[in-house]
Amino acid sequence: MIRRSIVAIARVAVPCAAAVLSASSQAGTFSGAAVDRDGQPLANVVMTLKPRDGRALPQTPPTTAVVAQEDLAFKPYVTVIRRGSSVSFPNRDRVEHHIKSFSASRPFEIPVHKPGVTPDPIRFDQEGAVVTYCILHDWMRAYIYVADTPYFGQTTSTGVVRIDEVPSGEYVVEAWHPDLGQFRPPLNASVTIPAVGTAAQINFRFDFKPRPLRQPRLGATKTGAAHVHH
Ligand SMILES: [Cu+2]
Repeated sequence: MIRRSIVAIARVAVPCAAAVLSASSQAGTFSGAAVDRDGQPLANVVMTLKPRDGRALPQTPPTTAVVAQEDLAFKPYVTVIRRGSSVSFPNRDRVEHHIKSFSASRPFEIPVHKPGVTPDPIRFDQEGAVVTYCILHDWMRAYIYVADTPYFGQTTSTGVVRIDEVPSGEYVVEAWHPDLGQFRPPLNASVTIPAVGTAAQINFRFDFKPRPLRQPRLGATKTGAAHVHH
């Protein structure tokens, strides 16, 4: 009997605690979805939220994201970080790579580095998309999206993204995908984040089909796509 009553209390207490926490911090959840031209869920869409009134955003400690070179590809394909954060590019292949960005907002180069090596991280201080190539394997590319806000996320294969702990208020949400290319701006919409719970889902429809990711060439894969095993 005693055990049963404890379970019953726990079941009630957990949702209550969560609700009180959200209410006291006046923060809700953003929910976004993206589809392509044909209405199919679109992955790799970065969504960012900025307050409509332009108020100052809270500081967050810089982070270091990881974009590995693995199986002759950059993984992941798209990464979103806050401005001032860094990305580390470990080489987990059995071959050398040579990384270069020609993007105006953050040109950089990591010269040829050997299997198993993790070069010094690259810091990104300017908002916008940076495309990263490998000079030795021309199909390899990764996108770093540098957001000037702590409120961001990216869609998974379901085309959906949630961003938790967003202070309540009016926001502009921007939705960016690599296939917008260099010159087309992100899509945008307005959203109201509630003090508690999840905002009404914001839906974006892009006017293209995503380009298939370029695959490693067969000859190259035979020369050593396998991971370095430690
Ligand atoms: Cu390479």
